[in-house]
Amino acid sequence: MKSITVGTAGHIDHGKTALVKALTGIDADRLEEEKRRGITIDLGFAHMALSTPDGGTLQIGFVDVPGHERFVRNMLAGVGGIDLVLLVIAADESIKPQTREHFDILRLIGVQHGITVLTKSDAVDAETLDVVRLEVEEFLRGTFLEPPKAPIVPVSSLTGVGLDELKRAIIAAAAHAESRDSKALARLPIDRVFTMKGFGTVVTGTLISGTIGREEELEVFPTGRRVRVRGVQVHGKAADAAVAGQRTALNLAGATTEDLSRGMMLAPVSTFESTRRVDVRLGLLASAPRPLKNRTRVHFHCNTMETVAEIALQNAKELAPGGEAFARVKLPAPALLLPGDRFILRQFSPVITIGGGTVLDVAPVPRQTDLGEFMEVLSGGDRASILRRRIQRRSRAGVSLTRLVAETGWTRASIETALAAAISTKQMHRADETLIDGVALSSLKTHLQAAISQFHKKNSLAPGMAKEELREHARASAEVFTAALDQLVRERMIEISGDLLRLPGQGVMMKDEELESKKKIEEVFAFAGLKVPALYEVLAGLKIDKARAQKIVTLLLRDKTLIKVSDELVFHHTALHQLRRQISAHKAKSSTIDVAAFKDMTGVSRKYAIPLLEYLDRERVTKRVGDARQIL
Ligand SMILES: Nc1nc2c(ncn2[C@@H]2O[C@H](COP(=O)(O)OP(=O)(O)OP(=O)(O)O)[C@@H](O)[C@H]2O)c(=O)[nH]1
Ligand SMILES: [Mg+2]
Repeated sequence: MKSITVGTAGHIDHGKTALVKALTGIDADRLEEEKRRGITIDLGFAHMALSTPDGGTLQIGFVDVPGHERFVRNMLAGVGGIDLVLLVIAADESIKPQTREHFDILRLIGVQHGITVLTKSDAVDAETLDVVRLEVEEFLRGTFLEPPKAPIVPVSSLTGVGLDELKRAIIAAAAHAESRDSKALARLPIDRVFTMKGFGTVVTGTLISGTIGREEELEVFPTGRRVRVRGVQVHGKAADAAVAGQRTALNLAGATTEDLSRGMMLAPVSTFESTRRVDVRLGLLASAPRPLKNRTRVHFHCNTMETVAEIALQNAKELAPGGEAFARVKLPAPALLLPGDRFILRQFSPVITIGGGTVLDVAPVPRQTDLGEFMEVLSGGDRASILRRRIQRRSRAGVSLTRLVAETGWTRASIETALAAAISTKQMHRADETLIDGVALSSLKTHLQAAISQFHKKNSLAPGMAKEELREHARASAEVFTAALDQLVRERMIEISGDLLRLPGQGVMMKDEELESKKKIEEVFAFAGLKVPALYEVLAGLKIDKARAQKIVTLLLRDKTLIKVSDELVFHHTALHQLRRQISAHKAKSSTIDVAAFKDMTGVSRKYAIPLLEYLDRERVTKRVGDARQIL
């Protein structure tokens, strides 16, 4: 069973509502004021089922729109989700202003299928009907409604003439209308909110993609409220689920009518983000009264939502009528939009339709240098190339699969499929949940190698560069940094030990027992102060052989952790630092110091005192004068 949504369009009083009633038996004018004034003010809904020639059933939901020029904004809220349009033109009036405006809107939002219905055929003679038909054919030339691809069907809702032919035409057109993707992520733009006795809060809308089932949890955009689907109705009957293309009513728990309004969107929880910046491709109607200047404020209509917005043209001061351009739309409040969404622009004042276009990107990144080229790919490329560009623009930061889903509206699985080829040819790289462009990753790897090499030059005896220090150099996300290191290690371009990185054959890499010995030596000397043990005794107490122990001592001397005072004596640098402080404190009492005073002050024997004083002389802390030392 196929389900489609059919919209009406056309000038006021041309018989749209009467036609829907003649087809379905349902009066879509539901408001008291509509009945009193005999005009449609807001959207109306009806439904019917038709048997198809192949024995199947076609379920049709109707969205009946108002023709009055003051209610075009309501028309815009209804037209977003339609698969097929009935362009209604009264045979006794022919083409009128809102015939043109509605038709412009249909083309701008990309409606592909439809039928032109010449209503009130009973009110004119055959000759007039022929003239009107000619006029209308001329009007439709070169458009999606051009006959014979899309038929023109004269009907009378009063007498019923032509209705059967119209039903057959609807079935034929519906066969060409592509089914919306019920496996995609669900989005329901809300067009009505009300309470129903015994049910509570109900919202309706045309489900533009995916499936919504009973008991599902949904997120309301842009407010972020969570709601639960208590019940689903399709075409006035309870259903387990609504699928894309169906007029859908949901009974919701978790929100009152005050929490919800037309223009909001329901979607799966924690999947999308609202945005205030949208990059688009837009066109200005040839009939627009003036060029669209950069930074113009307009009315922006998308799905069931409308808002004022500012249009920032890309690299242009203005756009001439009939022209197309890339632009950034700035919204005053966040909204859930996705690439591919069609929108309509209406002049701020007086309010008339001037253009429209397609959303390309809902997550612009600051200062993207190749924005124009990027938008070209977004507006014309296939999924794989669009994804590649989206990953490339994140450079070393990479981008998570979750973010790609939010940016594109595509499911995780479809993104993975679209990227499989690029990943296998290494154009893209996947590290767990993060995707990185292959070129960005190689340049990062080169950069990291260079940083490590630089480190070796500056710290010739250091065992390696700390991972964290390198990370600061990288300016990459944690995932991308780790992926780059992993690859470098696998390719034997770098070596890794604990937290230290080095180029192969460079730096000094210590094994665990060596590290342990190094620590032990440091500790012994730090603890000993000036009363140091003999070095050979310390080394003999280690687990490692003499040669390796000696290598560690050399390292400790090179990086000045240990300081050699004489051939036999080695001190920890903190002990010597402390000694210098004692000497300068002694200077307050006396400007000289002799061996006896030195021994008293430090508590060391002559065996240590003489080499230490000679060391201090060399360091120009003291100066030998006879048997004593002058403190400098
Ligand atoms: N003679 C005749 N009158 C019709 C026909 N269809 C509609 N009408 C009349 O035309 C008037 C307007 O019809 P509606 O169906 O309300 O027109 P509409 O296009 O829905 O008008 P809006 O929704 O306000 O734009 C009504 O008085 C209808 O009875 C028809 O086929 N023949
Ligand atoms: Mg009407």
